[in-house]
Amino acid sequence: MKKIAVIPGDGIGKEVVAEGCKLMDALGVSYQIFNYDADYWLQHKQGISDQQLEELRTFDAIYFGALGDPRLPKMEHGKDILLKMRFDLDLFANVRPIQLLDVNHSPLRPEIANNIDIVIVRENTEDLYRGLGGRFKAGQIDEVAIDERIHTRAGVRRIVEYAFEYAVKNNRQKVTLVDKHNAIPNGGQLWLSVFDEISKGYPNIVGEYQHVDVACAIMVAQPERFDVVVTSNLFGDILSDLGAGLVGGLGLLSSANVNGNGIGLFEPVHGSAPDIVGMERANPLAAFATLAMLFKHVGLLDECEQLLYAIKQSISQDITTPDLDGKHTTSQVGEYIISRML
Ligand code: GGG
Repeated sequence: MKKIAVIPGDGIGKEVVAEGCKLMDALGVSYQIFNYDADYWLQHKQGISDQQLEELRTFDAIYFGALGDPRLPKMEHGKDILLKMRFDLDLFANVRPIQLLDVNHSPLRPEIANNIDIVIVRENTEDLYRGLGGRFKAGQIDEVAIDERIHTRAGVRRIVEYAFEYAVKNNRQKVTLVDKHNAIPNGGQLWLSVFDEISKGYPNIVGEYQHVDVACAIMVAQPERFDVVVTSNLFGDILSDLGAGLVGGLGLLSSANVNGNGIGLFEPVHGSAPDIVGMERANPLAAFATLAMLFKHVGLLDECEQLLYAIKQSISQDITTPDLDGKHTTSQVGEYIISRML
């Protein structure tokens, strides 16, 4: 039996993960809940300790909701909980599928929207998110703030290799590197040289490059030009939210933080949405799609397929929350999904 940890987090993270947990209960899938969230951080002034991380390491998968709380406006706990897991468990690949489920929920014309089927492979442990830099003379007129963009050859190599291997295993035809080497040449040349070298080892996969600004325009106007996209941490974060906007919003997008080597952390792409907490408006479909990714990771392949099918049905039957113009509550959507699975 695979071991699953659940960390609901803050805000609507708790609400949507609760629906996923009801499904696991109904399927007889066992799990253990850990309440590492804003309340925990405010009480202990720390997030996940090294010892607690060792405990999490014994699990096969972590089902995570979202972090973000108005009492911690600088996301002080983000570094100690979510980033700590991503960094210290070395979950270097953040895989974010962007697939159109229903053309009616895209702002694009149907003939364009119908072609959206992109997987973003975002580097997850380096770049601007590493927290290197500093703020000097804070608040003074001559304040200086520096955030360093760090890339290592080993870090770039493993994520590019991951993207090509992902393409092979998932029958994808093309891997596009998205970066900005004309304006940010140091890291840009590193990414480009590693990408060129690795793509030579995959003669059956097309390897392409796009600057990130151009990539945004292409994603909106000609999304069929993208298949697998490999990119750095910040660009991957931005591109996946753009992709979410094209397929119906953040309430639909799932993600996996993995390293191809054991434990994975699975979370909806969306945040904690404090403005709708407690209103039963949160869309649980991203959390269900996330659970489907987790099921695949732990070998529950039938459950994964059934769940993805149930999500499509919920959308086609308009059993949806207000973000998709639906009239149903979070738990009503959850009940529908569970009813389709039993
Ligand atoms: N599930 C992704 C997540 O929680 N990311 C953290 C984040 O971006 N939080 C901002 C927010 O909740 O508004």
